[in-house]
Amino acid sequence: MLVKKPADIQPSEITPESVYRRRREFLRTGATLLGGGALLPGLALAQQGDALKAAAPADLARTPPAPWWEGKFAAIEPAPSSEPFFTSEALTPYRDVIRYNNFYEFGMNKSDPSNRSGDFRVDPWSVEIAGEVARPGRYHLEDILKPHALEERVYRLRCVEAWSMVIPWIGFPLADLIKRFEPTGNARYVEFETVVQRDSMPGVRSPFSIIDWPYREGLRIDEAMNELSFLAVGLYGSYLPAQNGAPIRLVVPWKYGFKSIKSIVRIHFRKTQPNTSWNDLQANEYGFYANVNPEVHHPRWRQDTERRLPQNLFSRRVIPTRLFNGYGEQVAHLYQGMDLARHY
Ligand SMILES: Nc1nc2c(c(=O)[nH]1)N[C@H]1C(S)=C(S)[C@@H](COP(=O)(O)O)O[C@H]1N2
Ligand SMILES: [Mo]
Repeated sequence: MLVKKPADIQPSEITPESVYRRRREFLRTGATLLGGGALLPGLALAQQGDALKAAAPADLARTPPAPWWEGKFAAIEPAPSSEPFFTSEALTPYRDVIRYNNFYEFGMNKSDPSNRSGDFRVDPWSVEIAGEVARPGRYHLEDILKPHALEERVYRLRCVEAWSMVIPWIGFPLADLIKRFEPTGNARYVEFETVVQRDSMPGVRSPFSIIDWPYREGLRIDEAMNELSFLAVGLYGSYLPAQNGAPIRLVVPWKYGFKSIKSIVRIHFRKTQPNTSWNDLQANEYGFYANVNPEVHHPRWRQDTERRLPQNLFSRRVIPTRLFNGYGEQVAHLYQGMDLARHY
């Protein structure tokens, strides 16, 4: 599948960012010149895969998680060039996106998920669809993904710990998946659950672990159906690394990062509001809604500013935090009449 590395690219130039940017250009010009021909993006991606191999030979994220993934990323609809599915803010470099993580199943330090997830298995993978839905069942991930065209979205990610990133995801709208399984009129909430792989997850085995596994999150059904809610299977043009929630994770960009649950194995449609992991642990700190809000502070972190990663010695890169993380136009109507200080 891989083609030869183009001779005009110096190895020193090959970073996931530069390759990624080149691919974006390629997709755009390809799209205008050829009316969106499907072959060209595939070629650009093959070159990207090859270049990335040269740049990071040990990077498992670039190896297909299973043979059936081969070709999955061949035709991706690039993000449009304007908000809300794209932002012109600088992308967070790939190395920070994959090395500065919260994934407590692998440990509590930011470097634990990348350093300690080497044994994590993503194949075979199935997702159970349960509860108030016409087509419940346990589906292989290949069948879950089959009908969905993959697209790219560049979103801000704001963690409740007051840092943020800008990440180019690949995936499909959560609403499209929900419609397929036909929720009943009683489905007012959607609950998500992360896999528990005791043997590969040191954080799950740890006697100091603070979470009651599995990690669980939830959305109101109208939040889940919002056009911004996204199921990601990749980032920076390739498969999700384990530490970012392989093989499939949620991305809800107007909410604090902890709502964006990783490595999903269960989607449960419910009548009533589900319990969620952080809310169970510390309800006064972590609400069910968890909408990004610069006026409602967390007891330990002010929320009116954020550190845009990566920081360096010369700049802390502190920027103001925006209500709904800057996605108010798309989501403010969901909370009309609600007291956001009470429903934090
Ligand atoms: N299963 C699971 N999902 C999780 C977490 C976790 O610990 N376990 N951490 C959350 C938090 S706090 C954040 S900020 C984001 C981080 O996503 P990233 O590491 O891909 O940037 O994942 C969220 N999803
Ligand atoms: Mo977070």
